[in-house]
Amino acid sequence: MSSANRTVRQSAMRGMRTHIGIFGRRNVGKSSLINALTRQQVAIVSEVPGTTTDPVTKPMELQPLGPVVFIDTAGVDDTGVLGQQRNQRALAMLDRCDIVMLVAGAAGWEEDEEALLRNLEAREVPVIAVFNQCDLGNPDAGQVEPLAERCASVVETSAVEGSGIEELRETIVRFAPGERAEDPKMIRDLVPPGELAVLVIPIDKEAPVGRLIMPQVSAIRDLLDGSCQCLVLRETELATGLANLRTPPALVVTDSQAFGEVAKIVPRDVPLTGFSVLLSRLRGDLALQAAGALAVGELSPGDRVLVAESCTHHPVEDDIGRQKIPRWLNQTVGGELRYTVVQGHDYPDDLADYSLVVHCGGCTMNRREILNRLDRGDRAGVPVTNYGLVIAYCFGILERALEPFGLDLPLAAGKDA
Ligand SMILES: Nc1nc2c(ncn2[C@@H]2O[C@H](COP(=O)(O)OP(=O)(O)OP(=O)(O)O)[C@@H](O)[C@H]2O)c(=O)[nH]1
Ligand SMILES: [Mg+2]
Repeated sequence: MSSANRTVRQSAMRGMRTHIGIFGRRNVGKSSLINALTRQQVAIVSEVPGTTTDPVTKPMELQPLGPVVFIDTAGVDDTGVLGQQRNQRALAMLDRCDIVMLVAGAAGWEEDEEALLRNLEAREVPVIAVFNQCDLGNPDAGQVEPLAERCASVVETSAVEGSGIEELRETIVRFAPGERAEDPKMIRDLVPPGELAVLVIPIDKEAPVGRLIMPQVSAIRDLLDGSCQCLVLRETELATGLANLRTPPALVVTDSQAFGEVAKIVPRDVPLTGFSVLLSRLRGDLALQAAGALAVGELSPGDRVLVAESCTHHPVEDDIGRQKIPRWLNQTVGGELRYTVVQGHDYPDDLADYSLVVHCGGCTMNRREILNRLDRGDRAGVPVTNYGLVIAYCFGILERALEPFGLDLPLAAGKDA
């Protein structure tokens, strides 16, 4: 592997991959197309309708796009109790997709395809309409022309004969939104080249054994890309570490759980923020989620709070989402709130019962899925925030943690000190 390839691979955590979904009815050749595009037997193909049941994901490099994940799904016209569960699983995958191939088979474009397209249009996801099984007959021009207006592109393929596959691959590359191409900055725009950032990383029970987590690694890498210096230490070494410096750092970033302690150690004139705040800016919507944290000031005991965690770690003692945040929120609100915790890709469709959604930083999710979740809250009129921002609010340092970003928020209206 070349060193350039290795670099791409190393930086290709799942959240940074472009997610390419394939949807359509049963037996239209979705799995055959995924196999043809990846040139591998990723998914089982058969003439039995309903062959693909659970979604199948295949990470790979799609040059020049870079790291992608192909997502093969069950047919959306599956029937019966199990069939409907499969449909739901397939449709839940839409939340993650940056671009979608919507496949029609020899039967042409009918009601199911139309319903899927309307769903995707509402999401503003680029759609490639694919007429597969073209060896059995070409689609009607009357169907293709209006779709060419509504979709990013229309491609005719035969997965069996291999025709149109190269065109489909090129079309994906052309229309996939370029999150990577935009070169998102996690931290380096906050630290001038040559200057120092201090990263505070507690090694507690929640820290995985022997490694750092994605936001920590990404911040280090981003600082290196920005020609910045970086000092990484635990909160227990922070006071000595700062005292040993000849000039103060340009920025201190802490794990949000240590916000309270760290804010006391870092002089007030040194900018301080949290990894979750950086993640909110990188993957979510910092202004929206900061406003969501301020909404804690409106909560009353008894209100319902949804805590959503993207990774499926086994809860540890004094777990952040299950114990610490509820404890700090209850203290701030002055009474017991009612909590529901969801994990992984489970996320309720209807948020109307909640007064607040507190999401984790979302380091295992892609930006599209996080933004979909934020939108769902916004549409239901429910404030949405994240772990770090809500912790900063509870410790009275939200305003300080947001200072480096120059947001225009009515901070003085909150309880923030
Ligand atoms: N003639 C022809 N047959 C195809 C083509 N693509 C797929 N098939 C056949 O259609 C049948 C279904 O293909 P799959 O790839 O399993 O279809 P699918 O959409 O994944 O089906 P489900 O997983 O059941 O939803 C198989 O017998 C394939 O060999 C094509 O382009 N032309
Ligand atoms: Mg299949």
